[in-house]
Amino acid sequence: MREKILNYLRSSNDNYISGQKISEQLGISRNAVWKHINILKEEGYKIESVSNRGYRLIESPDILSKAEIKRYLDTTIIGKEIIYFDTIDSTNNYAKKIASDIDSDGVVVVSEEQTLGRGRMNRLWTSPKYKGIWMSIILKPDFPTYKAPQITQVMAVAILKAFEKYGIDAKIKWPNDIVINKKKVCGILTEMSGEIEKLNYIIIGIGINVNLDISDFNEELIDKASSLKIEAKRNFDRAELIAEVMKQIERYYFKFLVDDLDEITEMLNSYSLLLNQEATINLNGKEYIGKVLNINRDGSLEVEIDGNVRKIISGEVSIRGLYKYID
Ligand code: BTX
Repeated sequence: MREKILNYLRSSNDNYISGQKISEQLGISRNAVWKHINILKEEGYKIESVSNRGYRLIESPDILSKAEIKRYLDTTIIGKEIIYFDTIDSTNNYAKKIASDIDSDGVVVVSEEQTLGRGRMNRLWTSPKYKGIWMSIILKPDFPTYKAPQITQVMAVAILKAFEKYGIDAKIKWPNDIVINKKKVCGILTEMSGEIEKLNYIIIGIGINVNLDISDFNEELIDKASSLKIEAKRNFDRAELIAEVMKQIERYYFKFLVDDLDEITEMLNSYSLLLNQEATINLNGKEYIGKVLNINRDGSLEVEIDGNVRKIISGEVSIRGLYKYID
């Protein structure tokens, strides 16, 4: 109902709209309208109320609530249902708790901050309030479990495409980072549950540093992390950006479902930070040095190590001496 009231206020284009009119149109009491308006004000909407004239929306807050995201969203499955938190430990943790009870594909969990945001191997992911996009998407595709890890790459391509719309030139560092000017601005954490034959669900955790300032990064991160704001020197509308990210994710997810991988593979290679580089590959605690030759159609990395070509499905890869960060 609050979403409807908001839409009403928005559609009145700066004019006052009376409580009576809203209550008639939406079939609720004037008192109920007043209560909803007060909650909207608490959420940060600046709404002017003038007796005998009504209400007028002056300013919307910079939040990622369902109502704000839906203003820009035109997807069919991704984000059809959005679960929104002001604060949470980790959106991936929450998504895991609910994933088994959900039937539909594309439920999105989003939070303004995470107190225990996670990267791979339980590393911490810095997620300050109102500054980034910290989200998890629950997917239930009908394909075998072995295909699931590749979805990280599909998501990376989708996020890159969304960035492109804003004129942001980023690169992919296989398998799960997006980097601008050699600094990480986005990380993807894919987790799944299933048996060999049957996948139960995939959770894709996406962290995008949108409007973070340098002061948001601790000493460890300052040389290896950045944000869209720092790089582009301007603020971004997070609700608009997250809607664009969801749109691109849906587009590439649909392609992935029907094995339409040409564009995805092409992009993974042309936007790869690793291609043709000497790299250190950490595989199950053992280090190898090799040259990255290709990113394969199945998302794996083709590397030449000691004259032999090897296929790497997952692992840590760093470029020696060239980039400051290794994880
Ligand atoms: P990763 O293991 O590849 O990267 C984690 C490493 O990145 C950390 O050890 C740290 O060095 C660095 N790092 C931490 N925070 C940031 C940051 N904000 N920006 C850049 N570098 C950072 C990458 O894991 C996957 C991250 C996924 C995060 C999302 S947010 C929503 C969802 N919920 C959740 O708990 N995780 C995911």
